[in-house]
Amino acid sequence: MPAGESWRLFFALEFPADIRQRAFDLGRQISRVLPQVIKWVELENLHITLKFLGEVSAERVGEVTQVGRKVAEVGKPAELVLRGAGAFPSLRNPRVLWVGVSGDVDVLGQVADGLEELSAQAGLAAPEGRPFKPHLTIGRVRRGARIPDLSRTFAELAEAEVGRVTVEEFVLMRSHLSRHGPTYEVVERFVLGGGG
Ligand code: 2AM
Repeated sequence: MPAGESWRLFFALEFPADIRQRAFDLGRQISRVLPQVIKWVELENLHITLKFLGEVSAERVGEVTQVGRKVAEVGKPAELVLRGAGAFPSLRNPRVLWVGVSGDVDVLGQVADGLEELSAQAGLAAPEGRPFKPHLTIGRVRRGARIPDLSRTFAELAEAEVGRVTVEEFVLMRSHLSRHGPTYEVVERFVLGGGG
């Protein structure tokens, strides 16, 4: 490994192809009213971020996987419902478009908080300093683009059900950035409740 190499890392949930397809299709419904201003997440890249670490020295990746293992051991599987479209920071000023998450969000929050806490303790990533809000990002408004108020379109999609899934594992993902967008590579999988 070259000296000084760093990896762009985050912990995430992956989803089966049918769920990703339905989340993607929800984006397509929105793109009818918003043609050019949104960069849609590629179908294979759709995920929920639990904890974004950013650039980590390649020599410390073992410490990151240790964090994942410890959190997975005490974590529990979560039943999630993916439904409805929303935006951060708001529908009137949308930058990040997402599908909402309900169900066992508390269980998921414990996993996210654990990752946050142990990553901070190990000096791997600073805490976000804001509460974990699970969301499945489906698109991002291009920088500098002005887009219309999405309140009406999104109100129509508020109840659109994308799917239900029992999450039994999370992954450590490495992001490779390029001109064509990111590609993600699973570094390690962590089974929730792996400690028995
Ligand atoms: P988002 O979906 O809410 O945009 C990979 O970049 C993942 O890490 C994305 O899903 C993104 O979340 C998340 N992430 C969180 N903080 C980030 C940051 N500061 N820079 C880039 N991605 C971040």
